[in-house]
Amino acid sequence: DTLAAPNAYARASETAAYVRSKLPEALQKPKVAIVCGSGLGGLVDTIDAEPKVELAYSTIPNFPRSTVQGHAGNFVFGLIGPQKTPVALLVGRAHFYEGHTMDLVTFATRVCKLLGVGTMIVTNAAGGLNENYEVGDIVCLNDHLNLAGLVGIHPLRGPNIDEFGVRFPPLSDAYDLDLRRRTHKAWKKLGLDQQKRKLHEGVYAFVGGPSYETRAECRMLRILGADVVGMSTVPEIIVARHAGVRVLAFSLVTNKAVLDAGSRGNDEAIQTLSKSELNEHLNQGKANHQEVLDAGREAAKDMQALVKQILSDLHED
Ligand code: R1P
Ligand code: CYT
Repeated sequence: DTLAAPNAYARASETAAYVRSKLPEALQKPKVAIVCGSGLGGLVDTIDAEPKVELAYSTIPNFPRSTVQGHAGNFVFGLIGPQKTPVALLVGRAHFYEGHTMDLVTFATRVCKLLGVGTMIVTNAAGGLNENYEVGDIVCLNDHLNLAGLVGIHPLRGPNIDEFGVRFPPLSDAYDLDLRRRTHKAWKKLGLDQQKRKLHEGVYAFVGGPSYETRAECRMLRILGADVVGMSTVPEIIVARHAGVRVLAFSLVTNKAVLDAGSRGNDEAIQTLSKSELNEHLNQGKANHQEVLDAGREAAKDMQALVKQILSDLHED
């Protein structure tokens, strides 16, 4: 069932109180939360060695377990940068395809809100649909297509939780323009624009997974206006916006999703395909999770630098 549990506010409050009880004074009010996508757990290295508290999801009341490889399942608290900004990192996220309800997929977001988080940086690994994107590029999201949500599989379905936000929240401003502006400035300031990795702005299409997108689905999503596709992020962003949390989101392009139909489209031509052509077709654009994790490890370093720079820029205001 996709219905939000009626006691979500009480459960999130209970969890926030538990988490707070495990933290020293300096870490009790994180300003920023960072959600680490597949293979992007290295973002945890942005925080200073001490003080640092790591809570395994399995020990936190009401928290969903992380079952996906590359998602460690730790809620980590620490300080970032010279200004010592208190942050909370979700190293590992719950996905809808794991069998969690939408309520559980977005539970950690609500706990962050109750801990006092005002800004959430959400990252993910995604397939690149835009033909100008290369593997390893970073996309700063400026909008999304919530395919599941349009037909009612939505984290806000069910009685509205007034303590968090309104019944009908707008999403036209979901991807904070000021934070995006700071991102592009930070990218330039770090000299990352001189590297082979590019920073784009684009639209994320949320699909249910866990099978990767087919060729026809890639073409459909592209026609609909998506630049990247993945199986996360959008539910978290909606729940964050519902609760008035500012959002910045990044996709790491882990593979180029194939738009080409891949067959010659008529019987005559298919009959004449050679063995090597058949093999080429078999392997072209076939996504796999190892490739997703590998792309993440490299890019996490640049993402770390970017996040640190954005945070110190925010502090200067
Ligand atoms: C597939 O390789 C996994 O990578 C992405 C997809 O959503 C899927 O879970 O993970 P994140 O979105 O959590 O980065
Ligand atoms: N799809 C993809 N995640 C996805 O959902 N091609 C890469 C990563």
